[in-house]
Amino acid sequence: MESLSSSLGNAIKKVLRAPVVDEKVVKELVRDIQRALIQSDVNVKLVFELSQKIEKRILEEELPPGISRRELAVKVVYDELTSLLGGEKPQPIKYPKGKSTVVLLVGIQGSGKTTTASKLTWYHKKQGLSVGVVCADNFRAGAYDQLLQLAQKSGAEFYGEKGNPSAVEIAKNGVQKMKEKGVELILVDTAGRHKDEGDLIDEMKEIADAISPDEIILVLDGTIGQQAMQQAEAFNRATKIGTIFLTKLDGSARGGGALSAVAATGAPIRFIGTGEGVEEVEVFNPARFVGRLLGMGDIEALVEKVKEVQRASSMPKDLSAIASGRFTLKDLYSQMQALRKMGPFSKILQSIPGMGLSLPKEAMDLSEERMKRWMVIMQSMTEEELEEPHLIDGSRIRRIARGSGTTPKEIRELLDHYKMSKKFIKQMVTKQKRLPGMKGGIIPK
Ligand SMILES: Nc1nc2c(ncn2[C@@H]2O[C@H](COP(=O)(O)OP(=O)(O)OP(=O)(O)O)[C@@H](O)[C@H]2O)c(=O)[nH]1
Ligand SMILES: [Mg+2]
Repeated sequence: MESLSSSLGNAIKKVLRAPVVDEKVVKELVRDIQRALIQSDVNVKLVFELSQKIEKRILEEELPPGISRRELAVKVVYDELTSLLGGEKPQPIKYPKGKSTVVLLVGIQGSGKTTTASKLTWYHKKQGLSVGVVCADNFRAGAYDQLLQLAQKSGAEFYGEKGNPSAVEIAKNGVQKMKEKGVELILVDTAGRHKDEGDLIDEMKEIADAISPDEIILVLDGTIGQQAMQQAEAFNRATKIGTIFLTKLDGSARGGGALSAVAATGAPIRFIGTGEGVEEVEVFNPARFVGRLLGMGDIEALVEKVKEVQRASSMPKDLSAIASGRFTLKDLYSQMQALRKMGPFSKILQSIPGMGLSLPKEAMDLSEERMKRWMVIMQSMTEEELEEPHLIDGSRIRRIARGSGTTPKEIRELLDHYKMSKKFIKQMVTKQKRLPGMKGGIIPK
């Protein structure tokens, strides 16, 4: 079956390639996302809520100047998935100094628990904590020696008992010993395999009851995809999962299954493992992860652009391009947007001394309603058309009219208005340039 990342990636690609992004394309995007998430076993209710929100935002949010519906769509999908995974900012864990924190590591065989114990040791020692590991895996021969070796490598205290048949007892004794020594972070490594899965889950529950850990970390193999949900749910039923450590995210793995695990447990991902070495651990960054999931190459620049514009539109626009005589439909769009924020057009003009007189009559007639429709028209144009309006010929006009639900006549009116504004601005610039001391344009640099 198609992986989550490729199906989400394809949904995004479809939007990026669509000739116009209208309601139909948006609805199809939302359906594609729903299908992708449901196929990955993400909870149906959650999928529904998420996709509703995505659709509503894409269709109803006001477009920042120069941003197309297409770009907004991709940004919204990115935003919502990121916030599902914990938001834009990574949230590292800091355990307290001067007291013992007990952390239990659970997960199925080979998910990376023992390796993760040494990674967490390395990470938290760097934060200035003393760390100890307890080997509560007495099922797999070799587990003891593996952890002992890793403990030596990463500088952790070690506790284990060879020959004790009760993992619960070993865990209890180990935690006790470490506490007596004043170890600040106590990591309990457990078995990943048993006679059957039921036994394994029971043992985790017993260990958790015996040592009352402050946090239970589910160690999840980032490459498993579909099964992540079941695993996460099984462990979560037995012992409440606090956070998730996602392993093996080095190489090409994109870790789509993690979404389902997060959805199943409600537990956030805190760290990822990116290799076999003890230092190969990173604080989980939801934004970067979603970028990777969606195919960063396609969306990185785009998301950055939307962010940039959102930042810029809250600042006074740099008018130097306009001042030099270059005035595109994009500029017209942001002018209109700024005007709409200020209130009725005629009022504004009246409040600018001399302005009412110098503007052509048509500009004065620009009503609120008309401006709104023109903005809708401009939203249906491509980047190229906004930058190079002279390219807009008859066939493009027909396409834009269809895309925006307007008429070719209205589009011609908009283009006439644009030409007139451009001419007007050019005249103003030339006039200003002739004044002494104002070389370079109307706006002081
Ligand atoms: N590439 C890569 N390999 C990893 C990562 N984490 C763990 N591994 C490898 O995965 C394999 C299993 O890791 P372990 O730490 O032994 O897994 P475990 O969960 O303790 O396994 P059991 O004790 O059998 O339940 C080892 O070969 C590790 O080197 C990672 O982030 N990246
Ligand atoms: Mg192990």
